[in-house]
Amino acid sequence: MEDHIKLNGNGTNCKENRAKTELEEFDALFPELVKDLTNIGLKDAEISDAIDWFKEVIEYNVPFGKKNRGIAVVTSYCQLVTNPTDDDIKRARILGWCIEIAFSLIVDDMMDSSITRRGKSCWYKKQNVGMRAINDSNFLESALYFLLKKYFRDQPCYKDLLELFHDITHHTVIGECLDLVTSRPQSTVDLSSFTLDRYNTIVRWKTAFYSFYLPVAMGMYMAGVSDTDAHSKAKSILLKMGYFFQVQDDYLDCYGSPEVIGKIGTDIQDNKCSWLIVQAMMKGTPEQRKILEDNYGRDDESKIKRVKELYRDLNLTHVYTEYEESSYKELKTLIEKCSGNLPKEVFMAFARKIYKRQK
Ligand code: DMA
Ligand code: MG
Ligand code: MG
Ligand code: MG
Repeated sequence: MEDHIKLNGNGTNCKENRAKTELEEFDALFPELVKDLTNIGLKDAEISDAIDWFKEVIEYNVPFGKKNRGIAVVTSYCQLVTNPTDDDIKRARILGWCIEIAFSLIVDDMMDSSITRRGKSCWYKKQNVGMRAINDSNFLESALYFLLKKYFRDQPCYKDLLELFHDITHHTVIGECLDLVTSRPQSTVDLSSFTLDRYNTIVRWKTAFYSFYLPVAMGMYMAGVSDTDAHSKAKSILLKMGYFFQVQDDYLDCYGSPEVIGKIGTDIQDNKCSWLIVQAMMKGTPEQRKILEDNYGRDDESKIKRVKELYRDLNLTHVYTEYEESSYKELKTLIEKCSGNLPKEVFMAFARKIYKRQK
């Protein structure tokens, strides 16, 4: 394994001050992938209406994210190999785009009754889309396997990548299911199921595997690092990072500005087992918990406001800021302890992108 796990020279191959350039290079590849996915319509005229539709689906839904996950594939890969060729780097970028396709988001927005994402109307909310968005999400999922096959089927890592995508999709689907059954409306509101244990499980499964372990694991497999010990060590660090990322997501759902985060929060009215409600249930008095039970999980502006007032009374912004500090320290300790033969920078580069983020 030693052979694979080397920084590229002095570790400069994908260093931070080239990040902007990497983003530009990454973005520049997108039109080529859209072409790959839509060429079939040129060859086969009878399906061209469907392909025209899917072109819109890809162009509306895929290229507007922060691209932290996609870029993380490239930076992780570059830190693990010596002198990658241009073709190798291009393949790493394509793999990054496979993650950016994030087909789960389309149905997540439907199930969460969300209104906006990435500063635009959610896809299902658009005129002429509605329930068709379910098939569009399926299309995007199939698109990632199409790209994977086209660019990786001759590579030794193809089987690992394929299995990884299948496994992580399975994890995400389980996590989304737990998220949804925990938030389902009951005839009487019962917030006692919103425990920290339940929260931890939901978040690990729905977010941390896909958004954090997946990109780095992809880079590792591409670099030929496939031993289970290296993967389980990387996983322990990345799941912690992914957990924190979802805590932030929950915090920003309530406190972020929609213009900055690109989406309007819905967790309170959706009755979500969010980090904020779990903290409020742990810190609140029996009277405060009763107020939450009377107001949480209702699509009613005055009730949402009452929940937010209670969050303020409990000083949850401060609780969050302290948590962010302590979590970052713990993460650094974990990186020191669990990086093994992997360069610490693989993890630190990712961590720096998310801590203190506003969007
Ligand atoms: C995100 O949970 C998880 C998945 C698998 C999409 P979320 O609903 O809080 O995400 P968002 O806030 O982006 O809708
Ligand atoms: Mg959502
Ligand atoms: Mg959701
Ligand atoms: Mg959210």
